[in-house]
Amino acid sequence: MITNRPYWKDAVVYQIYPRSFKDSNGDGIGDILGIISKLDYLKDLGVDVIWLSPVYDSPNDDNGYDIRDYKEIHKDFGTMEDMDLLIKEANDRGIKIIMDLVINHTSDEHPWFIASKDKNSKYHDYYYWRDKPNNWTSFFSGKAWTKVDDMYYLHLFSKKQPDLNFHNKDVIEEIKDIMHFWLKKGISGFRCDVINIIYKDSLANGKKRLVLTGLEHYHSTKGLHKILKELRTDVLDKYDAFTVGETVLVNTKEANDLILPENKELDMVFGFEHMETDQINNKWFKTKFKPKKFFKTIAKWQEEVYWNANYLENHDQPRSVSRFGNDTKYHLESAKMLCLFNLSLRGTPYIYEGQEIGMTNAYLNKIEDYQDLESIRIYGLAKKLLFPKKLRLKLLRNASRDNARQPVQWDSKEGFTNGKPWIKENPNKDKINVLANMEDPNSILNFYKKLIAFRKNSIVLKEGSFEKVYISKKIFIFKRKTKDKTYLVISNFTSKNVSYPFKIKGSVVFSNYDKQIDYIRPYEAMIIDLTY
Ligand code: TEU
Ligand code: CA
Repeated sequence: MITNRPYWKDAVVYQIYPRSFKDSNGDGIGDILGIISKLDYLKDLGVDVIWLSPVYDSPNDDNGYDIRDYKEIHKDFGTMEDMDLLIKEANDRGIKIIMDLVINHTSDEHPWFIASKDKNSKYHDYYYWRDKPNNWTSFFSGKAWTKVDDMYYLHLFSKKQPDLNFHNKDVIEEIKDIMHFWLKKGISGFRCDVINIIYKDSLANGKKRLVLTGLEHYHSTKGLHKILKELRTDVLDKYDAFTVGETVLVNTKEANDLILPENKELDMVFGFEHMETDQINNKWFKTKFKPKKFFKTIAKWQEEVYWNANYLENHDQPRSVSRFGNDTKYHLESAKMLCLFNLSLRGTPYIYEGQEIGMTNAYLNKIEDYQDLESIRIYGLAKKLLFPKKLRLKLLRNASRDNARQPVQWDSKEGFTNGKPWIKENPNKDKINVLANMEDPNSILNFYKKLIAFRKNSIVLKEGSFEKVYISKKIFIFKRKTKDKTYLVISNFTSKNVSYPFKIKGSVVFSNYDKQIDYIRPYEAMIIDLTY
């Protein structure tokens, strides 16, 4: 059957944060040869695409999201030959690679930025240099401008991440050149970092906000769409490539504007709304997880967005089993429930390194153990605001991005490295690790493997429609349907027993408990075939 259905709709994508994935040379830092050594593991898991977080040359202010040379590999990660080998070895195994395209900003050590400090240089207009700052604030807290001599430059993230000026045609041509460089090497597309804020349609003062003053001048602006169409026509459409945009703060309409096929911009986007249902105003003020609010948000995106990129964690988010599941008494059941939930949704499923074995938050108790600049800055700000130390550490324990940056737990001994890891390892690696999971047929890893294989053979899960059936404070029931088959998916996001809200006639085709009984158990999840 000839279908023009793009492969990325059916693919399972696995995100690798290279620094923490696998170290091959004992320096305590993950690297490209380490990734190559784990390609068979990923193939066996059923991974179709690897999203590789940045491996480019960088001063590592933001762990590689501050790029100094887009066409060089960071020496910590290896060489360009290693990268070429990774692309070849992955493609030989039928695994595609998409890379992180970080173009909203460069590093302040990028040659363009260094040259731009000279007002007469052609690079001066590659960035936003002004005589005086506006009132915008940074995603990492604090002001979004820094002074150099008698000028200020804009940086929506750290001061070592100056924003590129996309009003400048030369900047757009530079970006096209970088994209061609990597696509010609055989990668299959890009995860586009904060792609919906790259075009600032004005530098006017913003409405005063507690967080992100100035947002209205750069968030999903009209000028953005013109640039994305140009990158698509002039670059991406010349290759077999796809894109997934990281789009902060978009709503479902803005998401569709970016991904509807007729708009010829991006192929899918990561929304954040479901990741903001357990916080007040910003990520640092976490509330108790309320499944019902989370379910309603997921259902809205499933019903309203053309195609979803379904994820529950990544390198910026806490571990999902600690956040949405239960990483103590029901660790096994809830990690499997989250797997079944995410892989049963309509859209492309994304798995973050270690999620397949239920890696948990790190619960670091000393500020010295935190490496993430965003966390360190928030800690400093909280200290200035006289927050007690216990509360400052609580903020970080709940929301720090370092929760997701613990080295992958391959086994209980020297799995990640035989050197000193760049960041403290999670002490539970003796219990939660790949080796132990491989040896246990009932493990989270084997559940992921089986469900990924099941999903690959299921037209219903890959292509079926989504229909919300029932939402309560505890359980979420939805249908996935094609013309010949209907699945009912039930997920209990609590440690409580829950009675079935209605009679169900069907056969269970997948579940995280051995056999079903007449009520729904803690973190129980199942796929029921209603076709009869
Ligand atoms: O993240 C965008 C971003 O806003 C995140 O910082 C996120 O909002 C916040 O951390 C909530 O957890 C992208 C990258 O994923 C992130 O790692 C980079 O630090 C950031 O852009 C700048 O490139
Ligand atoms: Ca290394």
